[in-house]
Order: sequence, then C-alpha cells, then structure tokens
Amino acid sequence: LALAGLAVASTLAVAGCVMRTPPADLDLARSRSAEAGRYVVTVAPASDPIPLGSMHAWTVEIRTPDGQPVEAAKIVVDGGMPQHGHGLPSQPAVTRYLGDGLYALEGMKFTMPGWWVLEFDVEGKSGRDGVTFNLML
Ligand SMILES: [Cu+2]
Repeated sequence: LALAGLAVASTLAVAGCVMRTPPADLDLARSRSAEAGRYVVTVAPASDPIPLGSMHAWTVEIRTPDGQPVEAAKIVVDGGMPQHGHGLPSQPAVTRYLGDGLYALEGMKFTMPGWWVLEFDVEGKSGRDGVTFNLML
C-alpha cells in the first residue's frame, strides 16, 4: 500500500510539472495590435535578455494603426505568471513621455524563469484599448 501511495504521489508530481509547460503556440511578439485595433503597441526591455531579479526599465511605444505616434496616452500596466497564479512582484508604472509615441516604463522586475504576461490598458485620443504580451524568461 505504501508503495502504491508513492507511485500515485510521483505521478501527481509529474502531472504538475507537465501542466506548467507553457502553451507551445505562445505568441512572443513584442509588437501587437490592441484587442479593438485602436493602437499598435510595441514594448522593449532596456536590456535584452530580460534580467531576472533586478529592477529595470522598458519603453512602450503607442501608435495608431496607420503609424502615427500617440501622445498623452494613459497607460496602466499589470501582469503576472498565468500558471503560478501570482502577479508582478513590483508595481511598474509609465513615468514619462519620451516623444514620438514612446513612453518610459519603470520598475519592471521578474523574479523567476517561465511564462509571464504583461497587460497594458491604454487610453488615448482614439479611446481605450488593451493588449497582452507573452514573455518567456
Ligand atoms: Cu511564478
């Protein structure tokens, strides 16, 4: 009976690991059209590969679908690890407009390897729209 229990426990452990494998078709594009098509959002980490465990900055570029830079957008960032059930370990925020549709996103931090999502809520001259990016660290 003890052996059977052990076998069940190890099967569950293996199943748990398999479930944490990220989807094979994960779209890792750094430039995406927002859900309602109002904006094209492009993200770029200040250093690539993305550092683990240290605070760093990104830039976020907001453009209209026809390529015009979007100024004075209100951008809110959220995210986390879908398979771990936790959010971002820091509270990143867009701190300033850099010109030409570019915004500084500061306070980014990732604490472990795996699949992360970054969700942006953008409010600009064309209305409100959202976009989600997948990251593999
Ligand atoms: Cu995690």
